Formats: sequence, structure tokens, C-alpha cells
Amino acid sequence: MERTFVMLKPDAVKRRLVGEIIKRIEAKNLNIIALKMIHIDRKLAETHYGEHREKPFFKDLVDFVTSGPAVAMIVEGPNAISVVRTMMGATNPFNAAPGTIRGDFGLDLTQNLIHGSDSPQSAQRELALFFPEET
Ligand code: D4T
Repeated sequence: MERTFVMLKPDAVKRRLVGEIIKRIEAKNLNIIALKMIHIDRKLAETHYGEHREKPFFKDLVDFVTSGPAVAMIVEGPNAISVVRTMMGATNPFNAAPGTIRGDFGLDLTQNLIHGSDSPQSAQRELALFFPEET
């Protein structure tokens, strides 16, 4: 069993795709252990995306994830980290395969609907950041 951090970004909420994405996570037989709607503040966004601080897209990324409510989840299952990454599809939605969340619903590199931890280390760090009460 493995736990991963999943965030449905503000575009998913605005576009009313939260139900559709949660439906896919449940249909895959992953367990949603915790779920909350949060409006991420700049400090949390900058910490979460700290590895991208020097990138040219950093400010736009922080502006975007703080632009409205998001949905944060702890998702659990066998190989949950890579299973969720596969379901998300490629970061760039132009390359994301049909059948993936970004492949089916995304057309923008920044507003790409969903975040999922990319390694056990990231999952541990991100779960502690977003769900300190659960870790
Ligand atoms: P996240 O971290 O949101 O799950 O996305 P990925 O893991 O798939 O992709 P990432 O870490 O490489 O990028 C983080 C975040 O930045 C946005 N982004 C990325 C952007 O706005 N412009 C860009 O040029 C890139 C590469 C999209 C996801």
C-alpha cells in the first residue's frame, strides 16, 4: 500500500470537473483517505512548487494555483504514486494520451487540472505540507 498527494487545481474546480476526476480515482479502486477544499495561499504554493522557484513559469504557476479553491486529497492503493501519475497523463496536455485526465480535458500547460506526487519522497513532503493533521 502506498499513499500519494493529489490536488485538483483551480481550473478543475472552475470547470466543474471535480466529480469526473474523483469518479475516475474511485473507479480505479484507489482509496480516498482524506479530502478537503482549500484556497491555497502564496506561501504554501511557493513551498509546494519550491523546486521550480528559478523557472520562468514560477510566478504564473503560483498565481494560478492561488487563483481559486482547489481540492486536496490523500489517495491510497498499491503503487498509488505511479498509478495516479499514469491516470493524469503527461504534464503538457498536447502530449497527454487520450484516456488520461489531461489527455481528455486539458489544453493548457499551466492550467493542467491535477497534481500528483512524483516519488515517495515528494509524497511524504507534500502530504506533510497539505495534511499535517494526518501525517
Ligand atoms: P504537477 O507538479 O503540477 O503535478 O505537474 P507535473 O509534475 O506533471 O509537472 P512539473 O513538476 O514539471 O511542473 C509543475 C507545474 O508547472 C506547470 N508548468 C510546467 C508550467 O506552467 N509551464 C511549464 O513550462 C512547465 C514545464 C505545470 C505543472
